Amino acid sequence: MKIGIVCYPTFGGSGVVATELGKALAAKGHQVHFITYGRPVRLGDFSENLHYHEVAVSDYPLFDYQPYELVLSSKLVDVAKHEKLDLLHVHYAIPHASAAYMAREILRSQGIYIPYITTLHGTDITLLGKDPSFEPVITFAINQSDAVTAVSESLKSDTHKYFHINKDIQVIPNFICLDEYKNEHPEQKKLYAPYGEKVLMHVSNFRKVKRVEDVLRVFNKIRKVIPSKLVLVGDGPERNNIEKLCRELDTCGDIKSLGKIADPERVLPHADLFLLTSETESFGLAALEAMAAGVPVISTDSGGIPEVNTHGFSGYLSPVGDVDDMAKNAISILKDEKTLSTFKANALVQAEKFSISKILPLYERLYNEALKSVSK
Ligand code: GMT
Repeated sequence: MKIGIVCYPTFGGSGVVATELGKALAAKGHQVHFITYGRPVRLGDFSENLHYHEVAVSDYPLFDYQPYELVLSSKLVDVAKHEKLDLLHVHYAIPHASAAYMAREILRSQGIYIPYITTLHGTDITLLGKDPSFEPVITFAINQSDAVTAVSESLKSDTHKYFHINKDIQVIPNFICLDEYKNEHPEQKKLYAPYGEKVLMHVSNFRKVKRVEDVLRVFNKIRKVIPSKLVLVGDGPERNNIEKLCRELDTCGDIKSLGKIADPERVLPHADLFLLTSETESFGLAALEAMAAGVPVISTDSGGIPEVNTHGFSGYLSPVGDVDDMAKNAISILKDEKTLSTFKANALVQAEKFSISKILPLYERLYNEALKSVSK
């Protein structure tokens, strides 16, 4: 199959999922064309089946805002025609679903039909999409899609709650390539915990929705009971607030910030516990990545997180903002080596449920169904 993938090329979960999906499809022999404004950060080395088409928006002084969506639509038409694509798979509805709709209709007017599949990832529905400034376009572009997927049951139900959707939404959960999360350099843990302290880790884009301040508050409670260090991976708008809070709590000496990292699989295996304190999370890919590295997860119970992290097995769930409960749960896992190693083993078992080998065929089947309905 020749598949065009549209995504954000950045560190966000939707871009990571789209990139890993494209790489896995290419490894199975499909021709995969990424169409986006930058090279996806997780793309790694190119292979003969992977292609990248840059969407370049010219900086016309006439515009206060550059019309990215129109340029993307034109690029989709161009790539679809010249590479003879079979279908488009767009990740994150805004503005990719409406750009794909426009491209499909332009192509249709030229006698070519290329279906588009929209995968909903989270904030495109729960935060941005439902805003009246986006809602009518998003509803239309989802309903017009040839197929729609959501990354969790929770996101599917939120989509029906916020939009009038007359299309079936198939839940295809996010996935993980387990082999990439092997702990190849255990000695490197000393970089974070020189005296054998426990290592807590948080990975995110440091937006408000992640409640990174709660990560610090939970950590502050844990370190009073168990010698431990906190490693922060990622960066974003909340960083200054985090730095301020770490000074207020006098925890900076025990916190290491690594910034944005393209390959979190290198650092995650050094963690003993992963903290995910989000206000809302459609899935929580970062938690799944941690579990793939054998790291139990202390998380909130919002959105789709309970579909990923099983309470009392791969970690624990707490109400949003309940830092006391999260700290108590963390300490109960870290308190002795036997409990910790049981939870670590369970985390890996949990991650195996989301192995790419189980999820990839679901996407391939969906593509085949979309193509079959075109040929009818
Ligand atoms: O919130 C992020 O970290 C970025 C965002 C995105 O679209 O890039 O993540 C969303 O999609 C991920 C991949 O499907 C999910 O794992 C995240 O839970 C989801 N984020 C939210 O719902 C807040």
